[in-house]
Amino acid sequence: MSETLENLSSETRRFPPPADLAANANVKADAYAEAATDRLAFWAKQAERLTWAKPWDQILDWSNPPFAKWFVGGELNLAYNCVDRHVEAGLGDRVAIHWEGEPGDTRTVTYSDLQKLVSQAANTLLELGVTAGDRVMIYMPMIPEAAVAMLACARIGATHSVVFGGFSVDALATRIEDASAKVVITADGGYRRGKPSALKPTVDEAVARTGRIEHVLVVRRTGQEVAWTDKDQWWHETVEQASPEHQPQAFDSEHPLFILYTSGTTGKPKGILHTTGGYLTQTSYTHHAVFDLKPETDVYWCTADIGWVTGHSYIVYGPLSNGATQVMYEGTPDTPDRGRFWQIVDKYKVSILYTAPTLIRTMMKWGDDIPAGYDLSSLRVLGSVGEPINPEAWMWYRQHVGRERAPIVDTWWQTETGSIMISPLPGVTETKPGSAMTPLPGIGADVIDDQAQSVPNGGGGFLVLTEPWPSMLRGIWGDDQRFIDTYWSRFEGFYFAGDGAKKDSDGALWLLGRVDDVMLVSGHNISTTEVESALVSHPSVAEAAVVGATDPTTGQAIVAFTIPRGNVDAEGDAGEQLIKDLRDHVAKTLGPIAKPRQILLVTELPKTRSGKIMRRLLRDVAENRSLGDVTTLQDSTVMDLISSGLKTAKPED
Ligand code: 6R9
Repeated sequence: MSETLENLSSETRRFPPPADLAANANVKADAYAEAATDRLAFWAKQAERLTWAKPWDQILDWSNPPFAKWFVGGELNLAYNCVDRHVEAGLGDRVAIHWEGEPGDTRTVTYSDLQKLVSQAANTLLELGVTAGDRVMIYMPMIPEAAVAMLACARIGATHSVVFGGFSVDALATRIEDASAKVVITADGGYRRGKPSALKPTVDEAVARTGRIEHVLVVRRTGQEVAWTDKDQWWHETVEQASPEHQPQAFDSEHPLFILYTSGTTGKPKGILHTTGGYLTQTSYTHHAVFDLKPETDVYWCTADIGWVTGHSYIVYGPLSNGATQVMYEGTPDTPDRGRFWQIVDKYKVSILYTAPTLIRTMMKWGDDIPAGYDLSSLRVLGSVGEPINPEAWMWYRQHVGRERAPIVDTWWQTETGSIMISPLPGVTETKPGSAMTPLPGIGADVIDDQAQSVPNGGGGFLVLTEPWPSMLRGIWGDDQRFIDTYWSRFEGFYFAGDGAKKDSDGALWLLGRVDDVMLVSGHNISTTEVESALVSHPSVAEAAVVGATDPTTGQAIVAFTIPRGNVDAEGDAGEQLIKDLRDHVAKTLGPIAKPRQILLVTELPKTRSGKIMRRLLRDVAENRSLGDVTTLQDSTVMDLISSGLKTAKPED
């Protein structure tokens, strides 16, 4: 991408925070000024929300950038902060997790229960020879034991590395090798789409392949038959028989907490390393500030998988450190039917919902009448994460889920940032549909051009972070040089996130997708996000993914893969007409430069497990190539569906 990104769209709708929420908000407007006056003092104050065994001597050591140390010399135990201290405060009977299995079975886990389980799991890991600093792989379905396993590692200072329960033998084995892990915690399987889905066979193969693993702890969830080796131990025969007494020991603020692998665009996945004190400070504070959590009354639900960073920061560490009561759901949103999410909101009276744009667009596709059939009046704050949320999806979320009352927080962050960085505050910010708005108090972000100059309002370019932040990654596991090259080399003194963004006329930030996906059409840099949002703003469209395909005249041309909404007739002539209407609609909304050369009507899009569209694979289709690496696809049949069901108009004008 050359100098800047085109700024094509404009949005005039504004939504002020509800008055009652604003009046009682956990964090008010003065936080921005306070943080601006003394950023480090601001973060030290947030760190004091936690319980430290030994106070820190220095808030930030940034003497050797990009290697930061936060709360230097301080010591704490994260499991104590997420569990025991709430029990000691008399809150042992408070529900920590309302767990809902996909088949409809349920469990209620209080903070006392959690303390017992985490202590037992910690004792078992110690018996298996795991000591502080060892790496433990976690490959689990969405069951309470997944959170327990993470907290047990944190409790004894072991570094966990969670791998998505859908990933292949290959993915698991390379991560075991890279982290040199010695224990795997897994389950026989979990329920997905109405049936048991096995996990243990994948672990068996990965373990056999690497030869590194000494022990495998297996939770019995589905009861399906499993092969057994002498490394395997049942969770119910070990953890559940272990002593519930375990004295948590304090660890250094910079002690490694977890490694989480992100796929990256090339080659081997990057093991993003997070440490202890700074990470919990910022996950805890942002969860309190962005969701306005009132732990006595709120029921919080984050629909992410535990294998995504969102599950780490906003199911486990953030909410539990704040003493939240939360819902955890095992399965898919359409089992047994497409109302499952809303049935869960209604059943548990969920008041704060945190989900992803991909889900919101899927719900749009399924139709407005589905959420309309449930009582969603308990919802008071709605969150979004993972991708830019298109303005129309934002409006649908507000109307059909938030019922025009609940504010929406569009939260921008990354595995690397550990916590939310750019987001509205629900009691402060007047939001704009589709914008993540402004950096949170204590966070420095900017949009710059290729000369590293801040772009003026109305301009687009590269999103960078301008100041170190407490939950920043501390490196890439085993590869300092790659850490420097990937994030800190393109622009001197800035962290480069890899995303394009623009500032609108008020300076609010709009995320425009990965810069690798930017299309260069007749000399204009056009973001995929803006064209996708224009398509989604058409009443017949639920979802769209746009890529740039090589074109002899324009360099690249825009090719759009579009999913019509549930009630739309897209067959035969009606489909041809829709394609024509959509091309005109984009030209009218963004200008003729953004008119897609080609629109393909499809029923599915290729996505990762966290719901991000894999545009790389669509580029292969658009350029008639054979598909590249599909190992991180959530559903590998999707690409066949797309290739076989293509309906396309001839390129014209
Ligand atoms: C938390 C998470 C990070 C990438 C990030 C960006 C995209 C996430 C977003 C968003 C626009 C948002 N992203 N949140 N884009 N608006 N609110 O998603 O982490 O899986 O590491 O992905 O996701 O492109 O750079 P991760």
